[in-house]
Amino acid sequence: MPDQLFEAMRQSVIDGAPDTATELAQQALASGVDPLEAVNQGFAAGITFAGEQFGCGQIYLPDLLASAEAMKAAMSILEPEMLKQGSQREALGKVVLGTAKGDIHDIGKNLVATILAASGFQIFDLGTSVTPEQFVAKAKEVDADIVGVSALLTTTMAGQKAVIEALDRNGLRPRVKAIIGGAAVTSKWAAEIGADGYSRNAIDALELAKNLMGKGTALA
Ligand code: B12
Repeated sequence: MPDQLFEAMRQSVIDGAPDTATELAQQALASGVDPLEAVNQGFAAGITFAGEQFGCGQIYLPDLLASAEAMKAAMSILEPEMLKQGSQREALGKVVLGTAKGDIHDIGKNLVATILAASGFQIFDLGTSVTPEQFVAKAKEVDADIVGVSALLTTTMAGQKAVIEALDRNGLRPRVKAIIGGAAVTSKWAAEIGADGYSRNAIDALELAKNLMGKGTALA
């Protein structure tokens, strides 16, 4: 049964059908499916497929936009459920998150925010197209432990480097850790710009953030 449900979720995003995506998300919660699994195995699989289709010219930007809308509709049902779990957990640390300047992609960044918040991190989400100065100002204001910068475009990855340089210039590192992610980001790029960590998905982002706070499950 969950397999069929996950397949329907994936298809609802590919079809760009927000109403169906909403109904399937509600159905998942009503039947006790873990919301994180619904995202990972269902809806996110759909947006990844749509992205591949877009990348090879099989679908056009309006189709991709419709898929993104369906994904967002599902997330608006699932997110509150995931966040409920976070309010009952021990405080793990403060994380300032945002997408690099010039970049409006936020689905992955929002997923990272939700999963970290659901696990007990306090999240300060600056949204999309965030300048290095805005990251620095927020990190100072809230006394952040971690700053996370998402970038989905090869052209906006330079913004991740600019944020790290701004954190250094303002004397915030090494106390404040800088982590990066996004489809185009690689471990090589993370090493090149001196990031304290990088992850390919939200689950690994959680493990990474916990490790940086000295609260991970990985053996030292
Ligand atoms: C959905 C989407 C859109 C939506 C965005 C909606 C939104 N609100 O986010 C819309 C339709 C608006 C869009 C617009 C554009 N897009 Co677009 N888009 C995508 C797509 C299909 C999926 C991205 C996504 O949401 N993935 C699902 C999430 C769950 O995955 P994720 O983002 O990778 O995030 C995970 C990890 O990377 C990681 N992570 C992410 N951030 C962070 C941060 C930290 C700190 C950490 C630790 C981890 C982490 O964890 C996340 C969760 O698991 C990708 C293709 C792809 N395969 O990535 C193209 C893609 C990124 N887009 C692309 C392009 C070209 C564009 C446009 C320029 C198109 C245009 N001609 O206008 C514009 C960009 C405008 C701008 N200035 O930003 C290209 C980029 C090419 C490149 N290498 O530069 C891609 C790769 C498509 C392609 N194959 O060509 N896009």
